Amino acid sequence: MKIGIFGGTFNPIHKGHTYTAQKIIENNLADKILFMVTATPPHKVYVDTSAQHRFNMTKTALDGESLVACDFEIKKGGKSYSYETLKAMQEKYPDDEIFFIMGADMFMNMPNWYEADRLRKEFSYILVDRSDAFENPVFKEFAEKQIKDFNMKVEILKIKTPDISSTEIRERVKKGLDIKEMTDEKVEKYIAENKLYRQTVTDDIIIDTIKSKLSEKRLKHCENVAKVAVELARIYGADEKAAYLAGYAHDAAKEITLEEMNELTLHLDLDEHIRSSKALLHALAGACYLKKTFNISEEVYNACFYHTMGRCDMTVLEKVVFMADYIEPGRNFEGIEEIRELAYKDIDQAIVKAIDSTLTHLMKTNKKIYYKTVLTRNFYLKQ
Ligand code: DGI
Ligand code: FE
Ligand code: FE
Repeated sequence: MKIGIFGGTFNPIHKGHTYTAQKIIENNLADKILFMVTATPPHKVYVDTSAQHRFNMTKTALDGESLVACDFEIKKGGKSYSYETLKAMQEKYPDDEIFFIMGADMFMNMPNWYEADRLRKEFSYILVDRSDAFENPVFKEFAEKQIKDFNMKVEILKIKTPDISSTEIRERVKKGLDIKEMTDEKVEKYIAENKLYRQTVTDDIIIDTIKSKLSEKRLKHCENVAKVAVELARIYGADEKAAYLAGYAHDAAKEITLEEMNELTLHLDLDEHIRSSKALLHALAGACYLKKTFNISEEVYNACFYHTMGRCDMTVLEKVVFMADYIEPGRNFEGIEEIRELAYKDIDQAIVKAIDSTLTHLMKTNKKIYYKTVLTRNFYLKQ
């Protein structure tokens, strides 16, 4: 028997998924398809639907004979690598041929996967081409070379799938709209009964999570920054709620390792200076962590992202958080009183003074100065 493995978060499963699977069966590319529901990754605790709910919905949408929901990765927990899952399925079904089902975009990424060589040599593939990928010469050349180099067995299924996404389903449910056309009736019922996709992440939840991650000392600093940020927001006209959240959250990544900071910011194009400096990178990593875990707003993201080196033409919220970080009552260094007073009168000039003081400190302690900090200073310097 040919068994196809169809991996996904299925949050929730929809007609695009089931249509693809049915076409695979109809075309005799597989006799049975296992919908491998991924476990919930350790981050995203608050925004993700539990793995059990995702599995239950997947199960209820499938016939259980040719299309079957599989909770192997959920039971295993943690991060699952495709290679390990496929290996386990091969052991479970030793007399059957295991096919990994993937989209064309994933096929391009395979060289970066865990155990990429073995993965490509040891298993068979069903490549679902939804967007005429093979008409793109770059893709075609890459795919043909990969198939040849690794002697891969690849079946290609060219189909047009219904244009449905799980994200859209979740958004519709949140707005109270029906999702009849998009997924199985039983899934819609399950979502309603279990009140899925209706909860939003509140600022309180974000702050509580941050509280559990920071040391007492750092937390006190963040509390102070939040309070001062609200005062400044009131004076200069920024959203006070956003100022409080950004103030609390700005140093969310302050106490993780440099490796972890780099991991969180992998998708950003950063130079070696930033990548090797915890003092600089923690701000960017914190913003990325908050975005990934809680999907915070763009404004709060930027206020956290730029809190250490600032940038030219900052938003009011960015300035407020930048200065609150600098003048909060726990800060105690030479010249702080003057800068504190200035922050309430002329925030732009306070930014210049704050940066001057940081640069002086960096020079005295023989540390490198990052050019973007200088650009921020120059921008706000009155000539
Ligand atoms: O995270 P906090 O300690 O609350 O404050 P912060 O985010 O403003 O970080 C301050 C640290 O960042 C301090 O050690 C000085 C450092 N820093 C600021 N600008 C630069 C810088 N470090 C380097 N190497 N270059 C800079 O331009
Ligand atoms: Fe910081
Ligand atoms: Fe700080």
